[in-house]
Amino acid sequence: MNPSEETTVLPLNTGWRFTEVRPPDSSPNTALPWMPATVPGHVHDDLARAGVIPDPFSRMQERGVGWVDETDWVYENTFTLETPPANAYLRFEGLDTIAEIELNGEPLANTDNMFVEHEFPVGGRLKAGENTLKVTFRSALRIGRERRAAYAKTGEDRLEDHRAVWGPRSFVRKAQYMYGWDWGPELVSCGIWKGVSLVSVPVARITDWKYDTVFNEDGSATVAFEVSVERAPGQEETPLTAAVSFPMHGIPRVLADVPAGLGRLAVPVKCYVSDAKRWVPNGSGNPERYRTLLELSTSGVALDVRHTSIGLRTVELVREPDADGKGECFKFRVNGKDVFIKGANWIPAHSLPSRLDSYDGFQHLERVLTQARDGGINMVRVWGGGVYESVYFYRLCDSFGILVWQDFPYACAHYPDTGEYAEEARAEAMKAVRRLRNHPSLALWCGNNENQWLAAHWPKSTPNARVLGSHLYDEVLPEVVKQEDASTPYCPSSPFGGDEPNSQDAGDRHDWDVWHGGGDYTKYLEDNSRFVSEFGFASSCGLKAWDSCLAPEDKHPYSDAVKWHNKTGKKYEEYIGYTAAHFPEPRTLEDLVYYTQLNQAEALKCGVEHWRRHKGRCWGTIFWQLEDCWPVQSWAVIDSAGEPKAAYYGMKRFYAPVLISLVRDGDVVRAHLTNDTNEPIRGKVTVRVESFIGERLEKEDAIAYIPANGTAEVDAVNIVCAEGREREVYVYARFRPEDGGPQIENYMFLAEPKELQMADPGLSVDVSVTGGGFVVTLGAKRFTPYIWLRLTGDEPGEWSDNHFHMRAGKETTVTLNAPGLSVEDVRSRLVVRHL
Ligand code: BMA
Repeated sequence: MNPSEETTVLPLNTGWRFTEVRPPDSSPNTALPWMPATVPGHVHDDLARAGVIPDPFSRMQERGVGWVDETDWVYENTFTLETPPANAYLRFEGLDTIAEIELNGEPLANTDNMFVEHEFPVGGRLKAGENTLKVTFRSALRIGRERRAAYAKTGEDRLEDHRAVWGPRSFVRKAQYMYGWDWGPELVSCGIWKGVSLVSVPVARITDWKYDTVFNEDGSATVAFEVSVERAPGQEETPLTAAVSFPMHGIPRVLADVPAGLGRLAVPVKCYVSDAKRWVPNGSGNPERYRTLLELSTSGVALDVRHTSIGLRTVELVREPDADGKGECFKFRVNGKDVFIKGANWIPAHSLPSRLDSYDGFQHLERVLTQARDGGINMVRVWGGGVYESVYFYRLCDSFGILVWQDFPYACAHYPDTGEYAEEARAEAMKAVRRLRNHPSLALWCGNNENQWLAAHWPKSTPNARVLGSHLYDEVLPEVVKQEDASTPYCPSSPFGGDEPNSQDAGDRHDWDVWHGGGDYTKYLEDNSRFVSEFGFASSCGLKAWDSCLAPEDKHPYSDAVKWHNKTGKKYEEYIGYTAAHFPEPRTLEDLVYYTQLNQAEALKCGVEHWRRHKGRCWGTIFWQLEDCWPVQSWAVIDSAGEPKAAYYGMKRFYAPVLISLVRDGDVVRAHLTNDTNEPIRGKVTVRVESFIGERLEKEDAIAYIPANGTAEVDAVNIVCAEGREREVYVYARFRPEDGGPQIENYMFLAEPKELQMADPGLSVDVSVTGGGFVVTLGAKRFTPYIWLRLTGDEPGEWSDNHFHMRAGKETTVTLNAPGLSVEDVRSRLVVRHL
């Protein structure tokens, strides 16, 4: 191989420095020097490292760093080239956001969109020796305000200024959550948030590719690839060959000639896979993938190579009218099978998204998505206030079988949608769709988050008949999806369906009657949605996350700093009141963590079990939200320190493939079995009323049979026996499958947890060592509710289960993974709490 003909990528991420752009009349006494910068990075991190600002997450420091967002910042780097390449491109994988780029003192380009990669031809502009690259970021807040003012003058779409729904953020293509959200800080920030490199293309390169799968009757599949090739100027006639192979699968390599010419050259390459193994969602088997190699060569010399993998599957969004014509279903069908979606909403996993473009960032993503998979999640919704995530995110979803519902990044606002705004939206969507379309996990493109719903219910700020943004959601975005990724479904918004965007009868729904609407979580039982793509209940982050942002004097449930890290939009007293309706009022920070998290766990359990009982009418729940972007009290089930909250362990139970759930109906408690597996289940169901000290008041047994992918009521118990004793009893349900599989249990109290009259549980605790970690063995003499296991100190440890109940006379074991700790450490640091 002749190396000079190969496409090469020279990373330019090191050696950057930065400083502010000083307004002309500012004092020289406070001018900042040039300081070292990190790429990928954001200015807040660079300033904190340099000691100019404190950690903005700490205490209430967020408030003090607002000036950073009103300032322009300049980044600079020099790099040395021995021989400048003739055909080369400067590639910025991500610039956040409004940037002016100069190369060797001459303007190169301006950028205005954080979500996409930018590439600029620089052949002829590079020098042998030192080259200087400069990027100046203009304040996105200020420019957004200026654009809004200019837009308002155009008349037609005049809206009153409103920070939340028609503010500067609507005018800059930048992650909307960075402007502050009801779970995130306001750090608008700027920076070179992804990698920078110099790409040299002497002959030709692969720019992108796609594939379509057709399954044949004999179990094989025909996979039609289209590889896009771009030739360097002067290479129009050079003979080029594109090839596709599956190196791990012994499938013959297929070659195709690349047509002559310039521009984007599409090369069809058709492959045949005998005995095609399907990619399936988590919970339905193994998400099979085929390692795939794309090669571009000339006369046997490789010019460009892509290592990737594909998955063979079909995915549909089924929206059919009901037989009575009154409603319309909303369900995902994967490989021809209707899948009940057990999902979570995904927000960017850090307030400064460049943090995720680092080794630590990838590790964090992997940890959280592994937790999601292990918790039974089969879909994440990448919510429209965030970003199109990194390739690593989607690869993890591919390999874990986690379907991805991808919102286009527009959220909770009106958006200008004509002229340049529409052109930018189209160009952005084109790049985004091309980047993500090949991931087997990708199941849906969605126009935005809540914008149609907002327009329908915010008449004050929408005097116009037209939904500002609708041109994007109804025309621009679906056109791009149709052209670039026709096999992936599209829907215009979430929620969307019927005459009312947030209808219970058609389409998906965001149930915020609970929490935002002021309702307690038991209101979920009245919700008859077809698909619930948002609902949730907020709680405190864990103690480790609190340690990362509080001073010792802040560690109280009512301190200003603790309240600051609650953006939920509820009055603090109201938020605490939601918990206090069911659990005791928190008096310490530990109480706040314990009670609010238990309350959240009960809330999600209540909703999900209800909707899973109604499987067939309802086809999915995507709770709000999986994780956090900073230490905060929020709807997340995993906090910013990566610690699972009580609701995470609850999720492992309420998202299990087979669920037994209880619902009260007057004097009767009914048990339902929901089966999401591909096989029928049969076994024995027991429902009992028991007292905390272990007396059996009532018992009903039944034999249950539930077909594959079905649900039904299977048993019921009368609770009149508990009259007057509601505070000292509970209802217990168990399913023992006939095939000897693990038994499944559930519990219901007949009084609020705070009212329960507990006897001393007589709990015994023993810690021992196993191969990979520790085993904690618990024995309960009497019923013990809500057992919380934790370790004091920095290392939280990973628990196989937590926040569970134990029945009288039972023993249970929990495994703990806590690398670096001895059994003595674990014994001395273990704290066991129960209600
Ligand atoms: C919905 C989401 C988010 C928000 C969440 C919690 O409105 O789309 O905008 O963070 O609820 O309020």
